[in-house]
Amino acid sequence: MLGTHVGDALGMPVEGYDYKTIEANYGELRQMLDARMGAGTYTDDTEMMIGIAESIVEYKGFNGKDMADRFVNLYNPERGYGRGTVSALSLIKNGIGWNFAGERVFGGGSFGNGSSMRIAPIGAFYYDDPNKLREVAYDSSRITHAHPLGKEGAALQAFAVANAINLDPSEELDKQSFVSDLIRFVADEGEIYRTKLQYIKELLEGVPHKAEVINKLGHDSSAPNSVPTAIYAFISHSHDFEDSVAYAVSLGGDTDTIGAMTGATSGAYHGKRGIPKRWLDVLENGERGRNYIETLAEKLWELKAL
Ligand code: F2R
Ligand code: MG
Ligand code: MG
Repeated sequence: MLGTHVGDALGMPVEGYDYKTIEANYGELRQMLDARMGAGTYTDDTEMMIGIAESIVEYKGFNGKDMADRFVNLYNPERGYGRGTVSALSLIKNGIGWNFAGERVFGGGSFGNGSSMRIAPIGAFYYDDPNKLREVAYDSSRITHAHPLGKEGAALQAFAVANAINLDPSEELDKQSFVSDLIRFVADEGEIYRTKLQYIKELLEGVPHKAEVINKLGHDSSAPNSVPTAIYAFISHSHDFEDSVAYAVSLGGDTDTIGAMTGATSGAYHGKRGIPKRWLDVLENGERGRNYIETLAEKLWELKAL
């Protein structure tokens, strides 16, 4: 969960930039720049993740109405939300049920990455039960992202986090096998994810140029064009949290979100000790800032151990 915050905050100032502009201005971005609400501040990615974690801790599992209400109550437009999510939250605020609002967005549901970017607590809480993880990932996605590709992106990202938790970072990661597990997990209707995961297997055989990675995997705010990209950023730089997140952001496009999803998986793999202190030190730390997120993560883990 801290990994989500770190990746989100590192990518936030350059969200929407192309990779050449980032390279020309910053080289590889490895420091938290001052933008929007300040250096180290998070965006919608982390704000919604907090809603998920709070709800699971409160109800010791999934409660759709409570989670949706928390999204509505936490919503701060200054954090920068996607338009589909804003519509769904507005419908919920106006009385539409938590499991109906998401279907009304984009006439059949959004496949944006908004339900994947916030999913880390579900990957962590259900890390030992892939069937339950998929069920809750789909249900949590439905609140705002009811399209099958939106739900599948959320489940895939949660499963990547779960698998990373299950691995020992002191042993070398079997990269191909990590991807094969993800390919087997993807549901029948998620063909695009299987295709992209297969591309990841091929990309891992060499040292591809960023342009090729972006061309094959994408870097925009749709789930199919960002969840696999974040998975690749983690696996190709699995030896080091900082390298994985810096690489994710260096690809440009939806940098806060690809950074957040890479940070979630890489953080699940390396743990807090893998996150550079200079990044943790600069994270916002107010009412629902860094310390609060860490406490929420501990509560989630304690609940799991009961
Ligand atoms: N919104 C932003 N960033 C811009 C904020 C800038 C800020 N104000 C500033 O000051 O700099 N980032 C956040 O939005 C992304 C997550 O989006 P989400 O929540 O998934 O939204 P949405 O609108 O549902 O989906 C995103 C786009 O995907 C396409 N799309 C989705 N479903 C579609 C469908 N069924 N048909 C056609 N297109 C579909 C659309 O283009 C959506 O706009 C994250 O980057 C987060 O950080
Ligand atoms: Mg964002
Ligand atoms: Mg984004």
